[in-house]
Amino acid sequence: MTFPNNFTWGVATSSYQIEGAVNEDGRGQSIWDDFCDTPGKIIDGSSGAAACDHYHLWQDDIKLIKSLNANAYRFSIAWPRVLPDGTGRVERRGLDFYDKLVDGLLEAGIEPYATLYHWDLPSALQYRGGWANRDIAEWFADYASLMARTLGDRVTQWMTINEPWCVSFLSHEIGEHAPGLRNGKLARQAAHHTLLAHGRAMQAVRACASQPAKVGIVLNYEPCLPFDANNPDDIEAARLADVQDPFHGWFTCPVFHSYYSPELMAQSGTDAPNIQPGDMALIAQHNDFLGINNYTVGRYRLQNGQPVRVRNQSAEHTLMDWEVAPEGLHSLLMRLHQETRGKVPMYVTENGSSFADQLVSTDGTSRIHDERRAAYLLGHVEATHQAIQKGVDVRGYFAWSLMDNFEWAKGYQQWFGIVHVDYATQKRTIKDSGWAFKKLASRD
Ligand code: IFM
Repeated sequence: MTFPNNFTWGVATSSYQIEGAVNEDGRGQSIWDDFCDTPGKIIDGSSGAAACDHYHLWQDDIKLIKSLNANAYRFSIAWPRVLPDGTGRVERRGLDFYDKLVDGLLEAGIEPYATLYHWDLPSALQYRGGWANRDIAEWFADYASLMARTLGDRVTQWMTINEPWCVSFLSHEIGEHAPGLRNGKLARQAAHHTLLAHGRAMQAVRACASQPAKVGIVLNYEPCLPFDANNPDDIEAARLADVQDPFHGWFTCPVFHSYYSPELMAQSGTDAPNIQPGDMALIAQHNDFLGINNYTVGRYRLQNGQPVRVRNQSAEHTLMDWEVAPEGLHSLLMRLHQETRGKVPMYVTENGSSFADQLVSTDGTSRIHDERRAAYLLGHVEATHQAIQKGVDVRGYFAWSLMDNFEWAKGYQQWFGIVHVDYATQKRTIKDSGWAFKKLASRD
């Protein structure tokens, strides 16, 4: 596989999943601290309080990223570390942490890709309604301005919100993520507000960064595919499922076409979001790129004329019970290329797999032979490569994740890292998938 010369080979993480140090240097409380404190919310009763202790080990982690030959690192900024109350008082020590991290990355020749929001909302803002309060668009814009003023002389790649579907539907309707609500109306309103916040943050970053900034959003997708690609009924089922697909309908449509899917709006009835004049234009501003997070697909069959999601028993599944289907990423890239008329560069900002690992020690050297994760990685990189060959403007691939970490409601019971973390000692060990990544990222 030959990739374009300037292709970005990155690894990705997020603040709450790796930083730990939740009570240090004036960091404010986040909704994930609260959620983890609520019995029954996290499968193993754990939290991100210590996680990978990246807050203290960041210098070693930069060396680790370098040793993988990654030329980019996608990380997120913890809003409550820099604005403990969400608005107002700035915590200088929090800003210093990201200042040093960015300097360290640049010194190591690694390009920083900063995500402004990867789910750790300051609790103080949740008390004011959180994502369900329209004011959050302005709170977020102020926070984005602060970060662009602080880092915008060195960071040129900015991502506003990671997976707004999770921020809204998974967290406000399904209740699996913080703040753990189950209210369809609130979820739809929160979704609309994530996009308003995205629009306002793009404006803020462009206005406040002293270097020309590239700004975009990161959307997650599970492409709808037929259970049997040769069965016309299944093909029809996948088509019907796609028409109702929330990832496209609530997010791609507004961001790139300035409207919510009419089918989803009609289905929502009185739960449909309130939209004010000017909102859709703000949401559909020019994105410098689109970040795509993809892990799996949905398979569909037709039952009584309706699409029904089924498990493809004969396919390989990860520990998350997600079907391994690189063709899904390929078809997604082709489809988004068409939808954006080839005008929006794309990055695969997250892709990876969770499998249980075994540390094998021989002669004092530890190895993790994670063949399945390595094969997943290669399969999806190949799918990306095929899309590029067909003319899709994919600028980079970020492996999720740099290292094993706190997997939200699944606690420490899932392992997405291409680097193993021993949480007792914080020792990092590169897995075979990490060595495979290194080979891909090394151009020699
Ligand atoms: O760990 C998460 C990440 O925070 C967001 N995207 C999906 C990953 C795996 O579930």
